[in-house]
Amino acid sequence: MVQKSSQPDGGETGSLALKILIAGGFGVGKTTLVGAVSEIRPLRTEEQLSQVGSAVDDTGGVDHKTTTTVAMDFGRITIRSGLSLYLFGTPGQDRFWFLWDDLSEGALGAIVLADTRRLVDCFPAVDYFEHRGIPFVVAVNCFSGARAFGAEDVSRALDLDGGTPVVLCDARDRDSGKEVLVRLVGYAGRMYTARLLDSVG
Ligand SMILES: Nc1nc2c(ncn2[C@@H]2O[C@H](COP(=O)(O)OP(=O)(O)OP(=O)(O)O)[C@@H](O)[C@H]2O)c(=O)[nH]1
Ligand SMILES: [Mg+2]
Repeated sequence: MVQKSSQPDGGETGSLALKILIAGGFGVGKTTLVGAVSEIRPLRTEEQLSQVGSAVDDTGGVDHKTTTTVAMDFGRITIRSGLSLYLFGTPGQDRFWFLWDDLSEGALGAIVLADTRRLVDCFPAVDYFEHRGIPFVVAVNCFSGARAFGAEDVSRALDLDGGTPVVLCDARDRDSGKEVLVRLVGYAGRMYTARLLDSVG
């Protein structure tokens, strides 16, 4: 989960790199978010949505989308001196679920992106992280034209555990994305500290 980067002489720079997943249903803006916040050119694995795939992929409600992530997105952001986040965007289509276990290995936490027009699409991601005890925040990507719901409404609709943060964001905006990431790191830090205290207390 945490890496300390080393210098060639074996000394440590003291910088940390944390692994974060960007998850959620199909077409909710995962690739967009990783691209918006990454300070390196993001790695993308986009393929055209094909006629053949239309038989198995649920593209309802995302009419203008022509490509989809078939493996992962990857990016990096430094959120403060000495603390970087490695961002792994998951594929949204059900047929790529088998990749999630590998992608989530060693992750500090996850952002579950949600679109209130298709809220049900993020249930599997919420379930996945809840069952594995991986801390996550739900980030509502405020698409224009979507009816505005408050964080409270979304939290209730998803039946989230009391403390799970819900934040509103714009996946296309760097500052907005960064704010969600900072919120996740703080939340995950508190969760792990509480678990540690529980285990020794
Ligand atoms: N209006 C608006 N469009 C957005 C926003 N976020 C993403 N989009 C658009 O929505 C589409 C979906 O974005 P992607 O980032 O590819 O979604 P994804 O979750 O990675 O999709 P999959 O990998 O196929 O599951 C793209 O055409 C984006 O330009 C947003 O906040 N507002
Ligand atoms: Mg994608």
